[in-house]
Amino acid sequence: MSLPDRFNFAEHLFSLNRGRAAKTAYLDDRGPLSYGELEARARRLGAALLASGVKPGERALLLMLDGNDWPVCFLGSLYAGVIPVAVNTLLTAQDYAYMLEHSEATTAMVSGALLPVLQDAMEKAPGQRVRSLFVSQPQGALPQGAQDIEAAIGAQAPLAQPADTGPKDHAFWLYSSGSTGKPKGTVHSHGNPWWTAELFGTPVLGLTEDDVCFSAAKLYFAYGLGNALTFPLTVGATVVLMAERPTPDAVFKRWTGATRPTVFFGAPTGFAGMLASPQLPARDAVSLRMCSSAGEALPAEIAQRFKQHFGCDIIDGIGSTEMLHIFISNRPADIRYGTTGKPVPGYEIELRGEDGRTVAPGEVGDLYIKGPSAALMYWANPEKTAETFRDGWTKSGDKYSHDADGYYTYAGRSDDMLKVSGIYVSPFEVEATLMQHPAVLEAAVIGTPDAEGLTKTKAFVVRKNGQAVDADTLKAFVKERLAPYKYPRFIEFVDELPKTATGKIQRFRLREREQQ
Ligand code: 3SK
Repeated sequence: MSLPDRFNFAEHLFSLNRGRAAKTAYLDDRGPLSYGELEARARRLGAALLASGVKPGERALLLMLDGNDWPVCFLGSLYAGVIPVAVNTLLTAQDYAYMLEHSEATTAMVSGALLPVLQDAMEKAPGQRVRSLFVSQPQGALPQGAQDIEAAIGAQAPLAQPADTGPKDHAFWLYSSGSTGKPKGTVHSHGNPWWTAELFGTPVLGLTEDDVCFSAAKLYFAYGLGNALTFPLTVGATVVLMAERPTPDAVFKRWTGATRPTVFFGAPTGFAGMLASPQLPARDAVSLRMCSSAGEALPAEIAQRFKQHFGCDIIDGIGSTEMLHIFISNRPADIRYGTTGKPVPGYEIELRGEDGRTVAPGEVGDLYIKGPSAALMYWANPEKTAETFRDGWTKSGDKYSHDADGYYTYAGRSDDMLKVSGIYVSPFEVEATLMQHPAVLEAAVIGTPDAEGLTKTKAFVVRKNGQAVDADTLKAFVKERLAPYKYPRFIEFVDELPKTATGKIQRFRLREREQQ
């Protein structure tokens, strides 16, 4: 398996699908987009970017809700050699201000509903360089110089040629968060998504052009990008996109709609929420043949209950933003519930002990991955790049064990990061925000398992002498200052926090207490 010298991932997908121009590639809440329209619109959008003065190699912030314009903007940028920086739509203006300055984006593509937060971010970022702005589905008058994507596409002929890129050239960025410090701009090449489809989407998941894919994970996540763009477009399948939050009701509406998904991609918290919902559709009301799960380890019990109800397996796997998609996975004919399965062929996996040597079966070690879809670097962050990408291996930050049969089982994080509903949350960021409240003296945040075995954030809070504040007020305080998904689901007030002799908070003691 190898790639030619000159390779543009957008052109690769377009050329694979030129024989199915009339087939529906995407279906959002406003209607279908055929493969022919996808290519034409993306190439026109690429022309509009260049006409606005953006140069190949420059970054373009992509802050858009899932809908047909998302793949048009992403692939149009790639086609033109402009580098889309796809960002989470749930963040704050402060977060986007950092990303605008860090990426030095010279243009931004934004959903009308998110334009106000982007404008706020641009004002907060004195060093930002955005010179052109493209708005999808504007909700009112556009700011001076901004263009409606629809009009911009209509005004251009499709770009005649893809940018002259190679498989190792920068193609797009995704931001990845760490327990401390700012999010890291993870740079992926044109070849990387191709590898994820060649190694996982097609051979392991076995997707075909008859599938209708639907991902609860949005396109700006590495998981969602593979599920709803790379994998289905590689085989000519159809993708259902949804702008709203993936609540059980929103997902059920798509499962049972006119275009019934055959493959659903979710995360354990979502599957648990659906199984607990009184609206759970009957087996014959849906057409699912397979589900995929990632983001956090899938408890066996959830997968078994799902299978009992729908007769359909959930294929659990683990991936990362740095490796772009899944590198250890169960597979349709080889599932051991409660484990993450086996290494995906094409990826090497090592579990290393504290001495750096690989651990024996049954022992827990730090997870390292070697494979052709690894990110090129973290942009302008040589220290973190060197820490994470070493000698061709990528350190994941997860702990795992493997058994004598070769199945891998999740054993927690090796850093302090929490994964809540499949999204990283830094306990330090939440603690620092809680401590901004005038009634809070100290706070410590840990992950605690709920009744289903899924991680939820819990804050232990020491109030200042004589100050009264309740848990709901503190939750609201955090939600106002951080992306709302980061707020602690549980808050317990304590008189003091356990500490070492030197005053360091002992989070492990709080975790032990929770397990009693
Ligand atoms: O969370 C995961 O396991 C994952 C899977 C695929 C791509 C990216 C990620 C973070």
